[in-house]
Amino acid sequence: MEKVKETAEKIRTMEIRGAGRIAKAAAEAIRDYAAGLEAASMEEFSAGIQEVSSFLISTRPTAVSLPNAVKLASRYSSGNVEEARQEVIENANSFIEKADKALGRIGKIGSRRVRDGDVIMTHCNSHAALSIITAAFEEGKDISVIATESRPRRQGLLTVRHLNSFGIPSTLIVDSAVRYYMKEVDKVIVGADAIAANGALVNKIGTSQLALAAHEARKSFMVAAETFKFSPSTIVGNPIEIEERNTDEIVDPAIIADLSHVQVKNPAFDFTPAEYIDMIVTDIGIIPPAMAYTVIKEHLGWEFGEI
Ligand code: RI2
Repeated sequence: MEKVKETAEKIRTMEIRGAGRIAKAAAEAIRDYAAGLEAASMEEFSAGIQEVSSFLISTRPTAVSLPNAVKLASRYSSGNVEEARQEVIENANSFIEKADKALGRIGKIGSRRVRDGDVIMTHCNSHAALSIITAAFEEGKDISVIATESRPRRQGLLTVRHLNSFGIPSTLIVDSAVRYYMKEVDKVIVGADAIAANGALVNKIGTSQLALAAHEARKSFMVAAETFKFSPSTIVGNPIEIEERNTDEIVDPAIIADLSHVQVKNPAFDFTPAEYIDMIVTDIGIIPPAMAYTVIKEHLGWEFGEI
C-alpha cells in the first residue's frame, strides 16, 4: 500500500501529470499492488483491490483516463486468488502497452493532417498532441508551434522544452495572447482530459477560449485523445467534475491575506462544446465529436450495467 500511496501523492501534486501518464501510473500501481497482495481468501483479495482502486481514482477527479485505467487494469473473473492476481497483472500490463501504442498511432494518423509550412497552436502539455506534432516534423514537414504558457502551472514550458529537444521552432506566449496570434495559426492541436458522450471536450483551463478564437478565425481545431479518455459515465447522465485546485497555485496567500472582499478561484479545466471541434484524432482513427458515444460503446467496451 505504501507504493500506491506514493503514486497517489505524485498524481495529486502533479509530479505525475498529463491524463495519459496518470492513467499508466495508476495501472502500474494496481499491478504492483496485486502482485504483492497477501490475501487468504477471494474476499480479502477483492477488498484490497477495491480499496486501492477507489484511493487512486480519488486523487484527481477530472481526467477520466484515471477511472478508466483503474477499471480496465483491475478486472478479473476467476474465483481463485492466484488466478485473479495473474489476471490483474496481465490486464494492467496490457493497458500500459495499449496506451503506449495509442500515442504512436495518434501521432501517425494525426500527422497526415499537418501540412508542410503549418503553424500549430497548442495549449498546456499534451503528450498526445505532441505526438502528432513531432511525427509531422519527423516526416520532414517544416512546421512551427505557438505554445501557451498555461497558467498557473505553466506546463507550456514543458511543451517548448520538448519541442526544442526535437529542433522544432516554437514561440511561448501568455494565455491571454491567444486571439492576438490566431491570425498566424493554421491549426490548433490540443489534448484531452476527458471527452463526454456528446462530444464535448474537457481539457486544461483556457482550452475553450482557444477554441472560440479558432472558430472565429475559421482555423481548424483538432483534439488528440486516446479512446480511454472518453467518459462512459456521461452516457448515464453523470457530469464530468471540474477539479478546483489550491488557490496558492495562483497567488501567494500572504499577498491577499488582508483583502477581505477578494476571493481566488482555480478551476483546472473547462468544457469546449462539440460544435467548436473539427475532429478528434484517436488511436482508432479520426472521428467527428458526434461519434463519442460509439467510441464508448463499441471500442471501450462498456456495458451500461457497469456504470
Ligand atoms: P496527455 C493535462 O492535464 C492537460 O490538460 C493535457 O491537455 C491533458 O492532461 C492531456 O494530456 P494536467 O495533468 O494525456 O496537466 O495528452 O492537469 O499527455
